[in-house]
Amino acid sequence: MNTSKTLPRLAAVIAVSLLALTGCATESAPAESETVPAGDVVTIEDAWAKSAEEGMSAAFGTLMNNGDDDVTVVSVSSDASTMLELHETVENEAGEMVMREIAGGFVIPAGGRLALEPGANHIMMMDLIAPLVAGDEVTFTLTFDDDSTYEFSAPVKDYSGANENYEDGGEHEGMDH
Ligand SMILES: [Cu+2]
Repeated sequence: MNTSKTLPRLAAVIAVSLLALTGCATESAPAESETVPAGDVVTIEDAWAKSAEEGMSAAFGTLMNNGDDDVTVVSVSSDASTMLELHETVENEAGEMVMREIAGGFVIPAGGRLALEPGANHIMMMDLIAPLVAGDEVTFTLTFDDDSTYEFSAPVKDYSGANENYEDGGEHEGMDH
């Protein structure tokens, strides 16, 4: 096989290809001011939901923001619960840890993360449609303040702990969290 003729031709082909690639990249590069939908830059790591027979349960994980701007989760929906809320856990005047709906949603800092964990911020399933059994998968959809969305699924795990009271009291008071 005579390589002395094919190699220069190959080099020429590569050079042309690189030129084409460079031109393409320049044309499609986004303008600096272009806003990327929050749903395109957010991911979650180690998501999981707590098993429960009925009533309320919660989901956790680490939300990551890979974008250059802070993003805000304003609501969440799921096929597992008719109603969901974004909860924070705070100490009340009596010194008890209680959970309540967070004002303004979950803010994930630019290039940073927000941990959702028992005893802290979490996704609250207020009214389960069916029992959550360990090994099940639950799908959640986060909605951001720019109306973009991010869907993820979380495995159900057994967990005991973080049984804060629900601040509104009433029928939910002392309910397993
Ligand atoms: Cu809660």
